[in-house]
Amino acid sequence: MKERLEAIKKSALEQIEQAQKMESLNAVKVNFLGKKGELTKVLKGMKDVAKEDRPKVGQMVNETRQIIEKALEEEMAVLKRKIREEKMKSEVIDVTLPGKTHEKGHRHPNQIALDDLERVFIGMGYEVVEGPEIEYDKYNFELLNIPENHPAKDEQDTFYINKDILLRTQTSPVQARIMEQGKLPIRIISPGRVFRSDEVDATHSPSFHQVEGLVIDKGITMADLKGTLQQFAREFFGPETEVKFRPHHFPFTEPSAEVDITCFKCGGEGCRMCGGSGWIEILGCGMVHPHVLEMCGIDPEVYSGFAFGIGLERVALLKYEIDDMRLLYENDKRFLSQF
Ligand code: 2NL
Repeated sequence: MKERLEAIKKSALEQIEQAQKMESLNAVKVNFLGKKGELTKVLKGMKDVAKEDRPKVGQMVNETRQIIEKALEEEMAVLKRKIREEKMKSEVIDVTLPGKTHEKGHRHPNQIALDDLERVFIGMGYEVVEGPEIEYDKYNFELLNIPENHPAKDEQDTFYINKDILLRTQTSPVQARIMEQGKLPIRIISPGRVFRSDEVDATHSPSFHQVEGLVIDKGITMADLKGTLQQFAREFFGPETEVKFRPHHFPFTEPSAEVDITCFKCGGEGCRMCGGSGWIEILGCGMVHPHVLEMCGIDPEVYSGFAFGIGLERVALLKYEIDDMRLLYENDKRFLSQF
């Protein structure tokens, strides 16, 4: 029996010494000290030991157990320390390494143009107002004097949700809502996304952005409109810029005009940018139609006003000399970060 216990002890201590991992030590613990382990087997074999020798054998088993337990504990402590040291070594922080930088985003050319544009009009005392992209026919067309059978209302041109609800084709409905609220005078610009059923090409997209402006007060005349847009053109495109008003037609304004500016590239000489004419068309405008004022609850005998609509992409493309609108929507950072 003594030899058997010696053999068990030797084997256990050897295995403990050789163990490189916590799992191996745990296995030794189970195999020698566990319920079905070697020492338990010895105790179970007690019945074959002479009665007078049993206390002696019992004591020897206990001693062996204690020796193995102690060796296990010590080795586990050593191993734990080793694991910890390795972890510390692998987690050393080199404080001299350069920090991780976060890549900064970049304002989209549309946003840069819009910020510039808003700055000019806010400087003239305008407020910026936004509204819903999904609108009622009433605000998008009816109140703006666009009658039932007008071509702009064609299903080929406008995205309809149903007969009465659609994706706005301009931001004028925002302004119609402001007029309807009845707080006067009004001096606002309304930027935002608009929708038309257009095929994508270098100058068209089914979704683009517009900035409309509206001024309503007593005694507003065409002279106010011209002065305002002249000032805008100079601040936005450069102090030498001249404007030209060409008669035009919009259902919601009377009289109406399209506005050209002198080409900021050639100064009016004629170049590729302006197609040789020296002029570039930038917006549409006019005096708010008295019938529009009336429908929105404003007395056209007392109040008058002007309105204008600017295509944001159009001025962004012009200002940054981009020749294809599709570049604005591809979100290629190499392109966007040039502006
Ligand atoms: C264009 C033309 C324009 C307006 C928009 C407007 C709004 C109200 C009343 C009257 Cl609430 N008019 N907006 C007026 C004239 C022209 O836009 O070519 N835009 C790109």
